[in-house]
This record gives sequence, C-alpha cells and structure tokens, in this order.
Amino acid sequence: MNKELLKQEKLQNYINGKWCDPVNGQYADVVNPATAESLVKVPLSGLEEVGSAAEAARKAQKEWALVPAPQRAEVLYRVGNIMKEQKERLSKLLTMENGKVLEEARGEVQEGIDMAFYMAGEGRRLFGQTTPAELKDKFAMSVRAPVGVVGIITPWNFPIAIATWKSFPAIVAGNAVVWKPATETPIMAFELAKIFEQAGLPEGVINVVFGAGSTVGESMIDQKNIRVISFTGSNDVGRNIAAKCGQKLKKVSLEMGGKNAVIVMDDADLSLAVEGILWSAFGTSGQRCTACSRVIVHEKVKTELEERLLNEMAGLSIGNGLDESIKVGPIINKNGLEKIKNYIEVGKQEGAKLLAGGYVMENGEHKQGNYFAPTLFTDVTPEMRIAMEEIFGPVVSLIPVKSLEEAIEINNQVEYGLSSAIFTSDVNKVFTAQRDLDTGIVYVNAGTTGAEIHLPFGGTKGTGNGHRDSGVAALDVFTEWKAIYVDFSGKLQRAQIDVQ
Ligand code: UN1
Repeated sequence: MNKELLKQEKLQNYINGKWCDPVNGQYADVVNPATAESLVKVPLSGLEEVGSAAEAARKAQKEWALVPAPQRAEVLYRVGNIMKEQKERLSKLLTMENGKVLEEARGEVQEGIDMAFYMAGEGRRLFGQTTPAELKDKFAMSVRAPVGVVGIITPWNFPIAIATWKSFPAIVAGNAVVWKPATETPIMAFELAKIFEQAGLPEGVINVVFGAGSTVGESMIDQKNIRVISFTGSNDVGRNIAAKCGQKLKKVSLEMGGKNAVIVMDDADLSLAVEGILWSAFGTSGQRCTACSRVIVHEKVKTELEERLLNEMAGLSIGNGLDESIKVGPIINKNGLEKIKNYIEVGKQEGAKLLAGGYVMENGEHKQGNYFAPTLFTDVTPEMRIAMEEIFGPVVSLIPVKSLEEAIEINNQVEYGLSSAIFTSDVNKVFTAQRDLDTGIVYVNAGTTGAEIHLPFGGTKGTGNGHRDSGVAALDVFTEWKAIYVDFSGKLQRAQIDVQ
C-alpha cells in the first residue's frame, strides 16, 4: 500500500471515540481486486466489541439527542467539507479496495458529499406537523423523535455512499450508531470514522466494529439497545436479519437485490439506448443493485440493437480502475467471479445464445486480478434463470417482445423491484410505463443506475421490506413519530366524548 494514501498496516475499530485493536487479535487481509495485492488488515472482531459499542452508543445518544438539530447538522457540514477536501485521496483508496474505476469512485465519494450537505440541511427542517385538535383550548402536533441506537450494516459495492445514506440521517435525527462495514472494503469506513472524529462528532455517537456478519452482524441484532437495523446487501442475509428482528420486534430496513431491465421500444433513439445500456450494465462491472441485467427489446429493433451493442462492447477497456483509460474494473473477489461463471453455464444450458464474453479473463494484464469479460446473451426467455436471478456481474440478457404491454409484464414478473428504464420517443408510452412498471425507481430515456441522493432509494417486492434509503424517506427509518397533545383548557376534556 502506498503510505501517502494510507499509513496504517492494520485498521482499528472505533468505539466510544477510541481506536482499538480487536480483543481476539484476529484479522483478515483486504485485497485489491484489480491486482491481488494485500492492502491492509481488517479486524475480525468478536461479540465483546459489539457490546462495548452498543453501550457507548446508548450513553452518547442521551446527550446527543439533546443537542439542537441545527447544531448536530453543523457536524455534518464539517464532514461534507472534509470529504470534499479529501475527495481525490478517498476516491483512489475506494478504487483500490473495491475495484470500481476512478471516475466512478469519484462519483461515489461525491454522492457521500451530497448526502452530507443534504442531511445537514435537514437539521433545520426535520418537519413534523401541527394540526387542529378536536377539543377547545387544546393543541396537537407530531414530531420526529430519534429511535435511540441504530445498527447499520453496509455492503462492499458502495462502501462510502451507502454508509452516508444511513449514518447521516441517523445522526442528524439524534441517534447514535453502531456500524458494521463489509470486511472486503473497510478502508472507506475507517476513513469516514476518522472524518467524523476530525469534524468533532462527540465520542460514542458513531462506533465502527469491523468483523463478519455471522459474529458482529448477528450480535448487533441481539443487542437490546439497538432498536433499528438498516441493512443493504444480499437477499439471503436480509431475510435472515428480518426474521430475527421480527422475533425481537426490532425495526428493520432492508435494501437488497435487483433484476433491473431496460426496455427499448421500436421508436427509441437507439444510440442513446446503447449508451444507457452500456453504462448501466457494465459500469461498476455490473456490481450495482441498480445494474441493468435484462434488456427487453421490441423485436423490430432487436437485430440492430444487438449489432450496435456488440460494436460498443468490443471497445470497452477492462483493467485496473486507477488507469483513467479503463472503463470496466474487476469483480470484487473469487467467489463473485465463480458465481458469474456458473450463471454463464446456466444460460447456455437453458438455450440462451451467447453473443459476446462469457469467460474469466486470465491472461496478460488480467492475470492477477478478478476480471470477467462483458457478456451479452440473446434470445433469452423470461422464465430462464439468467432472466430471473441476480448475477451481480457484467452480464446482460436480451429478451425480445412484441409490445409495450408485454415488456411491462416481463419487467414486473421477477421477484425484485428496484429499478427499471424505458427508451421511447412516444409520450404516451412514457406515461404508461412510469405508471405500470412495478419498481421503486423508474428512468425514462436513461439507464437503470444513477439515483440522486435527495430522492427515495429502494424497491418493491423482494428488493426490500417497504422502507427507503436516501431522501426524506430515510428519516422515517431513523425516527419515531411522536404525537403530542397539549390541553390548555384547565379542565379534563375527553377526546371523542366531550366534543359538542
Ligand atoms: C447500489 O448499487 O446499491 O443509483 C447503490 C445508483 C447509485 C447507487 C447504487 N447512485 O446506481
């Protein structure tokens, strides 16, 4: 690791404002997926740290909730400014630990900066409502109250942006946080904790515990003090968290997979559609929840779209994202690579036609890292597994259709509902699609990725459990509504009874 970018050889947990080594002395290697180089060691903490973090958070939260929200927000303004100053360094570190190309890494850090300023603004809003009471000389209002201590569990594919989506609204709303980042990409978490420290966030308001889901994550669910779990990650893990939190009546917000489609109608601007598909399918090597993994194309333009896509795909440069000429970076690890490889076999066996890619790149400059060639299947039918299941890699399946109705039906028949997109020049089709596409995010004449932070982020069906990250909606996860009645009549007035 370049010492100018990161001095530490071993990361530490951040608990109650102190940096500490894991009690059990255990670590894992953090590996650059582009080069297989070991970057740093990450603690594999045990239950003890989770207990200390939850206790520190419980104590800190009491004081923090009493700090006026506009003052809490001042910390976030400082966090945003420090992130801005450090944007280039953070982006490089992000590319090194996650593999996404530098341009996208800068975009992700920017997403965090945007979130800092947006949520800092909430410090002067956090709106509740006043409403007339039904009785004379009585006042009624609702306010947002912090829930207390919140647990956040964040994934490796957006290690800083998603952390900001969850921690910033939690903090501005007066909560304290226990945070378990993904062990594949802990450097962003370590850096963000340092930024919180530098910005003057009181000790214990955020606590970072590095470790595995099966120990640290599970133990967070067991902590009595932790009242909310906000999770982004795989469907299996999310279901397990929801079941366990259900037993304990813990609030849980889940953001999971997607099987997002771009619909291309016969009246679409095909050049634009090709650009949108390339960007949303192969950007981040397809490792976004929002990545396009299906293209539902009108049969009249199918052949032309295939040709154009193949042409453009041939020009994609694949390699180490620190090199600015590279467009597609590596896959996060060998398991990810293996999963994608298996889906290629599944697709072939199901009878889909492989037009491009479909293999691990292992020669020359691709020897060291985990690279998968951008892949295009065609003549895919909606029932095939490659058209239904999340692959999380640079693999796109083309499904031909005869009409908009059929396209929408196919879009909606998967178990996920995160993002969808339509390319068309017909305004009637635009409005029909935006009404009928059953996803939490809909794009018109753009690909399936690129959500902005001030809008709600999340999806329907198997993508989540009804909550949203980002935007004002995020505050619903991290606050409880409190209804307050003030009777200034000086006498007992009974609601529903003493009304004349
Ligand atoms: C994710 O993949 O989980 O909309 C997050 C987007 C990004 C966030 C993706 N702003 O593609």
